Amino acid sequence: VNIEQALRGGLENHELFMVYQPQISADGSFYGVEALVRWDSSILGSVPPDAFIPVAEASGQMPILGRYIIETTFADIKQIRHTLGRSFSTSINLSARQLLEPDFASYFIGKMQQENIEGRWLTLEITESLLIEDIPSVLPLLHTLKSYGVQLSMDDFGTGYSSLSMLRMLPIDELKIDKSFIDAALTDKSAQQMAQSIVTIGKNLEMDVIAEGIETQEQLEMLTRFGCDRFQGYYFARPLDKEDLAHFVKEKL
Ligand code: G
Ligand code: G
Ligand code: MN
Ligand code: NA
Repeated sequence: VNIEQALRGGLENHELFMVYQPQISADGSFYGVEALVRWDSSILGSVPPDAFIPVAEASGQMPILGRYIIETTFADIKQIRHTLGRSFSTSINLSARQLLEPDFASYFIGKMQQENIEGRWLTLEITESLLIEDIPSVLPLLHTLKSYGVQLSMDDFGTGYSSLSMLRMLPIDELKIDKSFIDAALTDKSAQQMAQSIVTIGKNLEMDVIAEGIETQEQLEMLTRFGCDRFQGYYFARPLDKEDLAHFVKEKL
């Protein structure tokens, strides 16, 4: 059985679930989470998203998978919000394909309203795999989402060739410095300078900047010095299931 077939069954049998990686503000407080999908397949075992998301896109399953991710995340965050007694930011990764679905904005806003989640608590992470040619067709959709308070984040920033032109054209609120720069920042002068330059670009454009893949205190100190607004990485926490996330936040408060 290949991934494409197993995924059809896996979606029907609810084998996919979400984990939540904490994001920490520069003052050390809990800011929110990034939602990350996981799949424990009854046939293939654990399959990483890097392996099945491209297959979902190529096989036409992304609309269903994308809605499954959004609806599971909304149900989970309502539950966690109830446990914690407070709202918090949740970032959801979008594949470029999802933004090209003609009814995506009305679907997403409809779900927000149905589930009673305000847009200001939601961030959509988009990547540079969104082609420059597609931008004119997604701009109205992005502005509609923004009019409901939804935040937009440019994920993996600095890795694609089109970064700067996309930044200029899209209504982005947050830049996410790609992990590869953070990995190399302590040992490689140019990676360090790139990370610092990305923070400067973000600040100059009045965007928030988040560093992902923070694994050590040294990385945290360097990125703090550069002026990052938020951090995410194993140094703080791995992606957690919803029960462990609630425990993590309670400890922090
Ligand atoms: O969580 P992990 O490091 O295994 O993620 C690997 C890749 O899969 C990353 O590029 C991440 O952005 C992507 N990914 C994880 N969860 C989701 C999701 O819910 N939707 C989309 N589109 N991509 C995801
Ligand atoms: O492409 P995207 O940024 O959405 O992918 C996030 C991925 O990075 C997730 O799969 C998550 O598991 C992984 N990740 C998050 N923090 C760390 C970290 O500190 N170290 C490593 N190696 N991976 C991380
Ligand atoms: Mn991401
Ligand atoms: Na990323």
